[in-house]
Amino acid sequence: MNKIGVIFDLDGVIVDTAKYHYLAWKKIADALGFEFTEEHNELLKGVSRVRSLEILLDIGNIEISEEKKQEYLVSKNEDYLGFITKMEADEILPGASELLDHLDETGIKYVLGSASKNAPLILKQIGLYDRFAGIVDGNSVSKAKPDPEVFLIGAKKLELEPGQCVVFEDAIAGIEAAKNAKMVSVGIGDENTLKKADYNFNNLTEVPENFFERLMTLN
Ligand code: B16
Ligand code: MG
Repeated sequence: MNKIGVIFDLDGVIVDTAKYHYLAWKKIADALGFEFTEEHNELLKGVSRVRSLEILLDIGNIEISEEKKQEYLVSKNEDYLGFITKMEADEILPGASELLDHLDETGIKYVLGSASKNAPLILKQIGLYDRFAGIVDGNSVSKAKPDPEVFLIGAKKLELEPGQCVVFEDAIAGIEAAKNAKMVSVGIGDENTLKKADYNFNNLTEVPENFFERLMTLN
């Protein structure tokens, strides 16, 4: 692997938007009259908006019409937008800016591979949009993680073979997607939860200086 590229997930790797997703979904759960805890919210990480609503309704054991589902999807996103349009660069997670600087210095290209349809807006809010060589988000894919589609499109944007790509992910579905794409996977967060990843770090500050250089020397 003498040439590599990097694919970053967004929520949980570059920023923590899970807390805003939680508040917006909780409002719907409150309206429907059931408890939605932060523990439940873990199940929605890395999962598409539509799938998140299905999981939420399962938690509440609630059945609603297709029409009502559409209404909830719209209102949830409106509430979520209320939070993310206030985001600024100070919400970039520790180590992310430094890691991107290091990749720029070493000439390693990187793209985004996120399930979020709001990914471009979030990257603009935090001032990182122009840094990425390409953006693959929830608008560009037809199949959600753990399907490898999002990362395979990312590899095309990097003009690299899947085996030359390194994926940074915080969700189990994302690590599985990277594995399904036959890419190197790096789990960011709880090592036990992400034990299927090839490498694990609690956060991006823990990624060693020579991490990419060492990967490049492997065959
Ligand atoms: P949106 P990621 C994911 O982002 C979130 O982890 C997940 O909780 C959310 O449901 C999904 O984006 C869709 O987000 O409603 O903005 O389209 O981790 O893939 O960057
Ligand atoms: Mg994520």
